[in-house]
Amino acid sequence: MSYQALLDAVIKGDIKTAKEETLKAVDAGQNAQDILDQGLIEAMNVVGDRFSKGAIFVPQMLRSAKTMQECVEVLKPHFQENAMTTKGNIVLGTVKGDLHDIGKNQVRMMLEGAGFNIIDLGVDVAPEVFVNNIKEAKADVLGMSALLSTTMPSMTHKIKELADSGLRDTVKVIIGGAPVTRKYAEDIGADSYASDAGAAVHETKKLLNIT
Ligand code: B1M
Repeated sequence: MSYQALLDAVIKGDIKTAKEETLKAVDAGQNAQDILDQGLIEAMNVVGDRFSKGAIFVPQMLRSAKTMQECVEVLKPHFQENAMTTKGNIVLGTVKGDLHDIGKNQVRMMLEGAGFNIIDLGVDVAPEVFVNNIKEAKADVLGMSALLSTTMPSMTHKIKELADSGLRDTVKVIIGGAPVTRKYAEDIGADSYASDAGAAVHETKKLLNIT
């Protein structure tokens, strides 16, 4: 079955049509995981790429992410319990002392759209809270956001805290936020950096060797 109409609706952010197309696919006997992977996630991959290239802007990206989330709600009852496969667990948060979360929330939505399970710790997250959640969730990736040049250095402390807790080899670290650069990420020993939410998906997949 072609999911083109569903893809188009998610890309356009047309919630009504996207939900109808999702239901149509379910009624046609399509597997919920296939609808998720080949319809919804595929559409969000297109959206992420367009956003990264500057072909679409924040409102369109958020609208598509919301459309995807609404369709996931339609699909949920059609998954066997806990059968929705995740591409990986990601602990995400804005670092201590920093209350900016608009960009971090975009990153969360795009990663969710790409099929990752996100443990979003919110803003002003202390190093030990990150570490405890990484342990509890057996996280594959830690994502940190910082918008202030004064809070950026706290990312270094978190990476050190991970090393002290023996977790550095078990979790990949990706960082972002307006003042953060790839050079800074390299300097503090993070595994990756992303300049926007679309790039965050791309970089996270690279970290986990997901094609
Ligand atoms: Co603040 N603020 N702010 N602010 N604020 C900035 C960041 C600032 C640049 C404004 C300025 O002076 N021109 C400046 C920082 C200067 C600096 O340190 N370099 C600043 C300041 C100084 C402050 C206060 C100190 C102001 C004061 O009280 N004197 C204060 C600090 C509060 C605190 O955090 N402790 C403060 C407060 C606030 C508000 C609460 C009013 C509000 C935040 C509301 C909220 O987030 N819920 C706010 C806002 C809105 C901004 C601006 C205007 C917009 C930020 C934003 O949301 N951008 C900002 C100025 C600006 O950027 N033009 C500013 C849109 C968002 C989509 O982009 O967050 O960069 P961004 O996210 C991008 C990428 O960076 C990337 O993806 C997103 C795009 O897809 N990305 C990641 C982000 N996180 C990522 C993580 C990743 C990967 C990519 O991997 C995990």
